[in-house]
Amino acid sequence: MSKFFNKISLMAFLSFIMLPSMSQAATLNPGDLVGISFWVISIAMVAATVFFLWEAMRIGGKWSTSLTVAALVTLIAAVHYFYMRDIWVASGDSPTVYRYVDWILTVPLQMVEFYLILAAVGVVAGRVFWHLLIGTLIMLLGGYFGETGVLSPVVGFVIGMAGWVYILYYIFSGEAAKSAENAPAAVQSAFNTMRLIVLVGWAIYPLGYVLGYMMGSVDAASLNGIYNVADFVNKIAFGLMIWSAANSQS
Ligand SMILES: *C/C=C(C)/C=C/C=C(C)/C=C/C1=C(C)CCCC1(C)C
Repeated sequence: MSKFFNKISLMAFLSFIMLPSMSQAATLNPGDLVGISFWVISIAMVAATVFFLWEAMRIGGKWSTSLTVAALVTLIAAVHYFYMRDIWVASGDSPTVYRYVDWILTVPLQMVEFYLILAAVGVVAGRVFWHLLIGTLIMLLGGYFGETGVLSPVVGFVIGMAGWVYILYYIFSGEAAKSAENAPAAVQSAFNTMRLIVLVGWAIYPLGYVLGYMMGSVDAASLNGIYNVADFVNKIAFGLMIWSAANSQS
């Protein structure tokens, strides 16, 4: 019975967050590929949210927290994508502030995931999360100040890269990596794929930044198209890695 009510309230809640998408003012132009990518990804984020929440309830146990956090990431992104899509379609401007508000919420949640999957099997210290959080903040603040003109794009880029390199160091050879060595096989394999996403999937973002801001004039279409593809991979595929570890462990 309570599962039934869970599902009803989940559906009601998701309909509620979809409301902004129903008050669309601007009309999508069929030739606007970046606009279409905003559209597709906003809906994919909603679908992923339903899936992760549903699976969190089905699988349960110690994995339900990690799956719920994966759902929060796609939920927060879905809401931001509704607004970003509107700004893009109506004005062709980069929705930079919304994008970074989304990232400042979702990237730390993804860092929590590294911590949670290790904590679920009892092999990690709390400071692992704080190190990853600080790396994230440096990365995102550098990028934001570079994109909004507070710093020159190059200086913002260098600061952002330093934060990312620190995260990579920490998960590939720092304390997070050492903690993972003591985890069971399924957790280790999830951890390994997740850090590969942080290396390869995340590399798409600095690429978008360079093409958007450092090739002469600002190219909003490349920037947003590339960031959109990156968000799709890094939020949905990242969650699916946790889901597959959860499935094979339970
Ligand atoms: C869900 C959103 C995610 C996973 C966002 C990740 C964002 C990045 C990895 C951004 C990285 C950047 C650099 C490494 C250099 C400076 C510019 C940034 C902020 C785009």
